[in-house]
Amino acid sequence: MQYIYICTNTPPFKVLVLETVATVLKKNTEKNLKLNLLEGLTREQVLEDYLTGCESRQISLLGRKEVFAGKAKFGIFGDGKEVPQLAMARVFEKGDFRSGYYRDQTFMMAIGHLTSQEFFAQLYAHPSLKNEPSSAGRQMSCHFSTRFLDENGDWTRLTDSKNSASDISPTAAQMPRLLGLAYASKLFRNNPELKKYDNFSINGNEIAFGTIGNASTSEGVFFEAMNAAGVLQVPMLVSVWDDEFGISVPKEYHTTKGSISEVMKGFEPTADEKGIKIFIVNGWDYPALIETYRKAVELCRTQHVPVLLHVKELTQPQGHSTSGSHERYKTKERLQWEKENDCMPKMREWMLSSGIASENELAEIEVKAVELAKNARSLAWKAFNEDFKADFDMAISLIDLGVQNADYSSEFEAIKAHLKSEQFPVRSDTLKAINKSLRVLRHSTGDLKEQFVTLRKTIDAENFERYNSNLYSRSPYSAMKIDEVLPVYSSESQALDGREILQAFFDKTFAANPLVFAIGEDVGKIGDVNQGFAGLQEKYGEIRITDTGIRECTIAGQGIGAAMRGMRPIVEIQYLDYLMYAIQILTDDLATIQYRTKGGQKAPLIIRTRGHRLEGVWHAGSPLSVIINSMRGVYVLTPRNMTKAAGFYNTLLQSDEPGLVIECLNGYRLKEKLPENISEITVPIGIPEVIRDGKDITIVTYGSMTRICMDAANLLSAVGIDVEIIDAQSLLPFDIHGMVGKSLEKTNRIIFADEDVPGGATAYMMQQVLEIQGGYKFLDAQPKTITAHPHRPAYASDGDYFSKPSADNVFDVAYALMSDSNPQMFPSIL
Ligand SMILES: Cc1ncc(C[n+]2csc(CCOP(=O)(O)OP(=O)(O)O)c2C)c(N)n1
Ligand SMILES: [Mg+2]
Repeated sequence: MQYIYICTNTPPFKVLVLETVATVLKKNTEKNLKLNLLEGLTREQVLEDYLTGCESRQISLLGRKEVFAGKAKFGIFGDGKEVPQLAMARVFEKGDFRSGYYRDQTFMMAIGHLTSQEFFAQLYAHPSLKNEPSSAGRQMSCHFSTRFLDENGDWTRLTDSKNSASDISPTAAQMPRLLGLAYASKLFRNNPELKKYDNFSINGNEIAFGTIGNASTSEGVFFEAMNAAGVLQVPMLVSVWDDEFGISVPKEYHTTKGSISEVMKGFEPTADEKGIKIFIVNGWDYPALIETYRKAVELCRTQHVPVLLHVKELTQPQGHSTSGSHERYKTKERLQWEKENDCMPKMREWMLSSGIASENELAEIEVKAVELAKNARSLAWKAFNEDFKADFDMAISLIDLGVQNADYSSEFEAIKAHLKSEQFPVRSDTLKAINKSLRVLRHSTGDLKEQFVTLRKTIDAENFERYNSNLYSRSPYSAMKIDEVLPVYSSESQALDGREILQAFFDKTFAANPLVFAIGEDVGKIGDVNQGFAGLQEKYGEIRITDTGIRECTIAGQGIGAAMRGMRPIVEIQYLDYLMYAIQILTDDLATIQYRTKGGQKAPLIIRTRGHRLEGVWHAGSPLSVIINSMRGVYVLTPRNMTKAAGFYNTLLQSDEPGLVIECLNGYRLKEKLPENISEITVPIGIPEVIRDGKDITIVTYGSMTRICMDAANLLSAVGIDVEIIDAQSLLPFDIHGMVGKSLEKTNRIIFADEDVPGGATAYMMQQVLEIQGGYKFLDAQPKTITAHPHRPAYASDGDYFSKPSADNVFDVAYALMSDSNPQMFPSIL
């Protein structure tokens, strides 16, 4: 069929068809109907979208080949989901945020934050921010992010850029932070004091766009986040890319009635009740998608109504990932259906049938897309290899020198042959060859060995920077750089309950910094279950100190997302035992943010909780080994009283880093003197405090155990044993200046005591002191640990005594140590 195109930039486009007049008229009417839906979108923009979609498809196809060729390790791509992402990108504005998953390459390309070359650089794991700005090669393929921070660690103007939070792999784990990204808009809109922060928000107009696969909506946290969004009424727009599968498992196994929009119907708003607006649209229908996103965004942006956009009938042209082939689990009929309903050919069909472009024009675009993709692949591969060529060449030239040395010639020949035999050598191949060479030269004292040593050291330092840096902030605002400000007391300083010390501190904090807000169960009206926030909601308003539902994971996520937008959240987990509900998101998301973006994003979130001793199985927990081993990247602080807690909160607030502060559950009614400078005190991170000088044994402990150890010290002193007690205060990091090691040098005996399980955080402290600080050199006796029993603590006073370590236990272990070395003076008691 022959078409003549007379196109203007504004629809409806005029199209003349060389057919009968009647056909022309009929077709034009149909076209106009369709094109009217795209008002405001030019033909060029539609063609641009098509090119982006085609290029995206091509890089997916090539990406899979790269993995099978052995040039990359694993690939997961966005083919089959291109068209809805083009439509979503059309409504995504500067200042908006995405929190999505690994299918979104087309969207990232369409908003101008991913080039095909960057896509390949990530596929190859190119450890360079310049080439791979999402993660500097640290993340698997298709884990995207934009840079929120400049090189100094300062916020960029987030309202001037299109923003994407850094993706993580656990399914649905983008949901908790998505809630927080949306919640920040609510705060910015409703708190007049925040209007001045126009680098973070313009009147809360920003939408947080979520994307999630259909199968991932089965995760509990999806429903937790959706429910919270419905309650909070925040501008959160969640698109579900529904391809009816989660790897090999079809929808019947995932979703009741096989449809997430069916399941969510009860969330829909009614005439009297607010809720979540639901839209349903087919993922191959470009004009319908454009229209649906426009409607959804209008509602979400202006009225802050959360939206679920169920995008159906999507496909996976290449299956789930490079790890398998979908022919193994999809029926022939399904595979055929996927071919027929692939969104890119469908978009093409629509462009032809509505006369937007000719066959020739589309063919030209498609050829161009192939060229762009291939070119990007070559450039990315070249850059990836060039980056380590210097190390490789240097190693080869030193190995060649080895070959020339008759003593080692054959060994070096073999090393060289092996290195040269690698089809696609990577950095570690060079390093392995250097290490082999060093082993060959172990007895040598000559120049060559020295050159290898120098090369190895240089490469090690560079690779540390590439692969191991940025676990914590390296900016001038790092929490490690905040100096100590000691409390000042006068003769008039009042003795108050611990909770009142916190109240006084938080009161001053809320007054001083409008970016600070607190959320959590019971923190609002009653000012938390132990009254640290008492009276503050009344004073500062519900928008600052806010009650939440019982949903620890999304409380944490709400804080993470808001902190990523410049706010300073304090999120409360009512009891330490219930941190377990949030630990997944804290370990997978919060703890990795700096690292996985190589300093491109941050979430300076404070998690406030209370733990250690109280009563029973779920109100007396102290599972510090779980926490410290899962939260590297977050500071873990265990103040022994509320003045110390206030000091830690202040340190964190002055920094740009996240921290968990565990207050002592049994400390709220103990008396402490109120410092005159309560709002200024800071406690330095990673610095223990010697709370009792002694010469016989060093006891290292933290939290509520400090008082028990002090009680034990009195019992021990009565029998002539003089223990030194050190409050670690900060477990992550632990004793950065080796203060405990110095104490051990004096006492030569050491006990690590806490309420965790045997081999828990005490083992961690022991490793830090004996191995890292070299404390083993000073030991005259076996190092000991005192812990709780391996089971959870039984209820009531006796339950506590027989489950957790007591002053008697500490006495027994310390006495036995002294008895070992001087049985005359300390005869065995038991
Ligand atoms: C918590 C968790 N469980 C399992 C996985 C392994 N996994 C990765 S993707 C995936 C399927 C996700 O399917 P869906 O949400 O429908 O997204 P799609 O890949 O189909 O777009 C699974 C089970 C994971 N990444 N995280
Ligand atoms: Mg799926």
